[in-house]
Amino acid sequence: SEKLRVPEALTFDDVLLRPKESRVEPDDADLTTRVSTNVEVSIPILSAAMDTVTESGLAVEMARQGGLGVLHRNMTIDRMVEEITRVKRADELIIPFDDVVTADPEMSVREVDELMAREGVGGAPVVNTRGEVLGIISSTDIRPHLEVNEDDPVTEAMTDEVITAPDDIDARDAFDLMYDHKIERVPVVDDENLLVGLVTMQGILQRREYEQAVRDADGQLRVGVAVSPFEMDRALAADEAGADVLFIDTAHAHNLNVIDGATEIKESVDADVVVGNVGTREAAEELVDFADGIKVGIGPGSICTTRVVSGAGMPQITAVSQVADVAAKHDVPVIADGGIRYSGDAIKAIAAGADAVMLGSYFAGTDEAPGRVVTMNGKKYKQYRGMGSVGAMKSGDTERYLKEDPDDEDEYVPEGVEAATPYKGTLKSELHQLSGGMQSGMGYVGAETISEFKDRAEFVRVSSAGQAEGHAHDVVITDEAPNYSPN
Ligand code: RVP
Repeated sequence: SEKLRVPEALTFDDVLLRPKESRVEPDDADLTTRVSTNVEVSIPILSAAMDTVTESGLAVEMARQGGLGVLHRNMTIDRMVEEITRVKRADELIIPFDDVVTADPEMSVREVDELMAREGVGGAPVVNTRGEVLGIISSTDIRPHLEVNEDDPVTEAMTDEVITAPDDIDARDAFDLMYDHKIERVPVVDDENLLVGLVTMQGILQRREYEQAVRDADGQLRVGVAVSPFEMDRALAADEAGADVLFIDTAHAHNLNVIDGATEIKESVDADVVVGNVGTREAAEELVDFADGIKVGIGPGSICTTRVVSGAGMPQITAVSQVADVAAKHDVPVIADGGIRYSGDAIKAIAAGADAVMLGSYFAGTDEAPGRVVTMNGKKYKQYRGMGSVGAMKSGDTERYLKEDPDDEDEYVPEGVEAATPYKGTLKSELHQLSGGMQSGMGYVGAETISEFKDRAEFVRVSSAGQAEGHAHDVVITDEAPNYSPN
């Protein structure tokens, strides 16, 4: 019958990159790419907007390491604003007034010592109630050998000839100032000598450590945030708070109501607006005229049961290539979201036409992801759940997956599961494996940049015998590799 004359759709395991002539050493392969019209990243990797993956802690580290974290939206708008602010401020040169630990001149040396220990800082400006800087105290000023009495007022022990800086100081000048005076911190004051912030040597050195960090024009880390297409106030608040990219976060963005909402949001904000998820050429056609990026993935996620529950979906390599065919003509970046288990999958998604990839399960087990490490049968795990799982829907995500009455558990029709994922250590080492593997793929294809790679890459089709051959086979693995576990 006509109905059964159906096209074939492929996913990661169905294809491999055809090796090609190359002079490219993997280390020289440049992973720089664009995730949306105005946002460039050093590695083509985003973390999923899920409540067991991306909150400010992981987003900060993603941006420091060269990628982009996308905050989930299972939180109130106020909390979202706080989370965005945390990322934007994380590596700020000038610690803003509200976050500076200050001592008041009435305090005793002991009180200040305790205060600094409690707050984990090595020094504090001493300011009066007007906010005037009277001096600066550091833990080295109050070592016992300096014969200060613990009950003395802090004003006896502090340095009162304070070196200060104006609020337009840049990193270079601040470094030189501290270096020349052999000091660790400089209060930043306005023209009335009122404290407005603090620059620390530690902060400057830390910024220098992250060479690949993804920052905005003001030097702040970049961050993305998920918003619903039907929650304009959340989108406006995220934009106002300084989010760099809003991700219109839906399971089916070829829904015309979603497109209407997304269009309205795009017209109302300064941030870039990426829309998703879609998985077909026709859906891409609807989005290319206004979206700053298109996110692809209908059902590939590790915790996703959409395809089983709804019977709908699109294997990810085909989905990405269909969307990319359309998006490339309009110069709109494409993000492949979900189903990536290995670095090889990630670079195959790029070969299919994506500009960047988004991962959930790969990062959920890291230290920076939300949630505790639990031990089961002597192995360590962290929780990982779909945003369409009953647990995630109950704690607030009310729109992404269809549901009638939020208070009645029997009414939920989940499209995701709640799970545990092996504990993995630092995000930095996971990203190192992921991007190293992707660079290796570029080496096999002979491409030095992502755009060259997209042009040169060709796939071969793999049989199930070929797939088995590709995995470790006919051996017993004795030592776990950092980037591979069978299935
Ligand atoms: P993975 O990396 O395979 O774990 O997939 C993560 C992606 O799965 C997310 O970025 C999102 O697109 C999708 N997801 C999240 N929740 C659910 C669900 O409950 N079905 N799916």
